[in-house]
Amino acid sequence: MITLTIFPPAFGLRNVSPFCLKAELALKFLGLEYQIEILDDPRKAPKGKLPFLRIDSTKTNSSEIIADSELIFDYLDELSQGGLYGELSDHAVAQGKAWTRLAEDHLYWIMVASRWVDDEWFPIVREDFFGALPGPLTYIISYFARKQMKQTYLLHGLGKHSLNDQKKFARADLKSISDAVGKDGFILGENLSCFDFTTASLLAGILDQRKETWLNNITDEFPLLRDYAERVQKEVGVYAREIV
Ligand SMILES: N[C@@H](CCC(=O)N[C@@H](CS)C(=O)NCC(=O)O)C(=O)O
Repeated sequence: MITLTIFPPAFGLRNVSPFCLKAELALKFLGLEYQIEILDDPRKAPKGKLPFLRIDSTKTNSSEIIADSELIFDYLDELSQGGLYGELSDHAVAQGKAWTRLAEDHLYWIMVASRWVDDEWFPIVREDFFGALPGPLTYIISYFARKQMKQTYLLHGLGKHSLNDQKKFARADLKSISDAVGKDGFILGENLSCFDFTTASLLAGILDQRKETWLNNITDEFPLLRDYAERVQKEVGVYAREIV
């Protein structure tokens, strides 16, 4: 049995992390049987981050753990004999990797900052991530977690820029994705590929979170992005938000 471990719902999203949603999209796309497990403290994850995949084999009575969404993709591709990358040329995979880096190592961090660094938005992070802690611990633990996040954002380099420049970078990333997918395409062209799971997951998290951040105003400048995120989620049948 395959178990995907993700965060509990937050910010109005049933799957709050773009990395977790990306892995879930891949599992569903491949038609694999899997179950979801919730972990609210990523420090308990094998690499201190979510998602991770656990594969339990009753035959050999053993478990294998794959932590990191890209390693999960590699594992699932092998398991499905090329179900994720098999149809793609080396050139297409190269392009997909470049989009992945833009989404996960750049735009993702701007999204994180728009939630964690912004004074007006942070109370939602505190409530949804730390609200279950007893009494003052909600405030104490969230204060230190936020401090660490701000430090990470600074070390990344993006946090050293003015908010105006961060917005410029975000706009450039979002425009690039919008120009690439166009009116009815996908990140690598006409067809859906596993690389759409990365870009669309990030966009869905921004577009469907319960209260808008400053990043939503910029994302709304590119209306094709919402259509694109919907197209990918609909095609696979997995959504960031709760579908009733
Ligand atoms: N490279 C990892 C990144 C995963 C990641 O950053 N997950 C975030 C949630 S979106 C996390 O677990 N953060 C917790 C932390 O850093 O303490 C992947 O692709 O899975």
